[in-house]
Amino acid sequence: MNNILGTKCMDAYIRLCNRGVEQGWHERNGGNLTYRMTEEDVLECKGYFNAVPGEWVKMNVSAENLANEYFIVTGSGKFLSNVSLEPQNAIAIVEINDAGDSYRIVWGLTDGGKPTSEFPTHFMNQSIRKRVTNGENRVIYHAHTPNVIALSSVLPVSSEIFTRMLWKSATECCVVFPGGVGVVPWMIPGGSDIALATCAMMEKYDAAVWTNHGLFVSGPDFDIAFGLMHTIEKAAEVAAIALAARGGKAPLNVISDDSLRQIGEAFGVKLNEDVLNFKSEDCMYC
Ligand code: 2HA
Ligand code: ZN
Repeated sequence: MNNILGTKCMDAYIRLCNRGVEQGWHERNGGNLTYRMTEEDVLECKGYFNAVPGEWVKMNVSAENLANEYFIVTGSGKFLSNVSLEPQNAIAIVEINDAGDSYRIVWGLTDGGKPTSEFPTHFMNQSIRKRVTNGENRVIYHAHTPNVIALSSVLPVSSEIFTRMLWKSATECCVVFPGGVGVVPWMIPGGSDIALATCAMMEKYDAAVWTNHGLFVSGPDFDIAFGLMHTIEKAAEVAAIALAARGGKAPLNVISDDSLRQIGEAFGVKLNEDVLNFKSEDCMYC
């Protein structure tokens, strides 16, 4: 290999972008992806870094546990559909400083530009996911998943209600996301409020719905993060079709609480008890 684009991490990053685009989740510049590189990734890529790195850019957020890490990031305003066509202009590798409060570009975005507008949100959430998963989680992925967005506009803003609807609509959902999904109310994209609200969710969930906007997920690798996004979006599609087919009334035949418990036992996963025991008049699936 004589090019950074052939490295394992770059290859996997670009593949995820293509898979998301194939699903129709990345209109225009919608969505973004960050990956915290392993030491091996950095060693593999380092020879291709710019001879002179960019200037340090101070962020309005900081995270000590991300000091000296390297991230592959999407560029602000860049289209995920262009990542595989011209990666060097659509994505970058950034290095974080010793204090964990500034980044500099060491590769990519060759025609100028900066990391995604959601970088502070990704950065803070990367920090939380690194801490709560003991360093296991490395990928944070945001996409404009249409069925999740549609459901978020008809359901109450509630993590428990949203999760119950997904779990009860498709059998393997509760195995793929036994912790459930968090729901963040509508907020301005790219701002510090949405960053903080998402951080609160990422302490306990590995996925957060952004109301009227999309979905934000975290995972240890690209396949697991993409698979989580895909599973949630597909369950939302099933739920939305079923709801529409009944003219907005609750479907007749969804998975019962007992059956959810049985699935948990059969697959050896611990389902979130707060979601399992949730009762509310606003919840069609309780
Ligand atoms: O990067 O999706 O939320 C574009 C977005 C912002
Ligand atoms: Zn978005």
